[in-house]
Amino acid sequence: MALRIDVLTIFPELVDGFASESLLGRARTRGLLDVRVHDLRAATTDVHRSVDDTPYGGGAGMVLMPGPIFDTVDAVDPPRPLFLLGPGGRRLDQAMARALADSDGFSLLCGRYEGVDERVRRHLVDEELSVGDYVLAGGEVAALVVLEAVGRLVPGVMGNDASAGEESFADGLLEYPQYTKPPSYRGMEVPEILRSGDHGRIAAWRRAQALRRTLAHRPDLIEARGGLSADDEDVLATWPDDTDPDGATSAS
Ligand code: JF5
Repeated sequence: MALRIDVLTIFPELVDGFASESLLGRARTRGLLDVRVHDLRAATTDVHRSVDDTPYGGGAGMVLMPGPIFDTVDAVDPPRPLFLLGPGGRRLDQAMARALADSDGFSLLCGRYEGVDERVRRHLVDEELSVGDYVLAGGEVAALVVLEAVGRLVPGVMGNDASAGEESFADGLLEYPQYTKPPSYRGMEVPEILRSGDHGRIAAWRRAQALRRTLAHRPDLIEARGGLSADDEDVLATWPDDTDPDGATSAS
C-alpha cells in the first residue's frame, strides 16, 4: 500500500509541483507514495476566498482563520497524525523521518509565520513539527523538507535501496569522502587506496574518514553514539589522518 501524506496549504501549486518532480514524482507514479495536496481556499465561501484575518487584541499581520482549516479536515478526513509545521515544534530528525516512512500515513498543515488561530493548534492538530530553528514565511517549504526526507525512505523509492541506508545519519556518522573520475584533476589526486581494489581496506579507510569527519564537524553525533567504541579507536589508529596526502595547504 502506498504511504499517504496529505498536505493542507494555501499554496497547493507549490507543493504539488515539488511532489510531481524527480524522486517523489516517480514514487507517486509508481504507486509507492500517495501525496494529496489540499487548497485551504477551496473550503472558503466568501467572494474574496479569505483564509486569514486580523488578530484579536491587535497587532501586525494576519492570522489563519479556523474555518477553512476545520472545513478542509472535515471534508478530506486526512490521515492522522496531523502535524502543524512551525518553528515551535518537535525537530524533525532522521529517526523521525524513518518512523514516518514506516507509518500508516500522516498529514501536514502549513502554517503562516503571522500565526494560526490557536483553536486549530489546540483542537485539530496532533503535534507541531519543525524542520529547524529559523523562521520561514510559511510552512510550505518545511512540508517539502518532510516530504523529501520521508519519501526517499519509503521502500522502493530510492533506485538502490543500499544508498538510502548507507548515508549520513544511518549509523550516526557523516559520510566518508567520495571521488569519481578523473583520478587526477588540477593536481588534486584521488586517494590511492580507493583505486587499489582492496575492498576490505577501502571499507576500513572509509570508516576512519567518516569517524574523523564526524569528530571534526559534528562531535555531538559521536557523543550521541556514546563516544568512540574500541573498534572506532582501532580503525582511527590504523588509518592516521591523511586528509592532506601531499602535505599541501588545503583549499577549504
Ligand atoms: C511558520 C508559525 C509556521 O517557519 C516555519 C518553520 C521553521 N521550521 N520549521 C517550520 O514554518 C512557518 C512560522 C511560524 C507557524
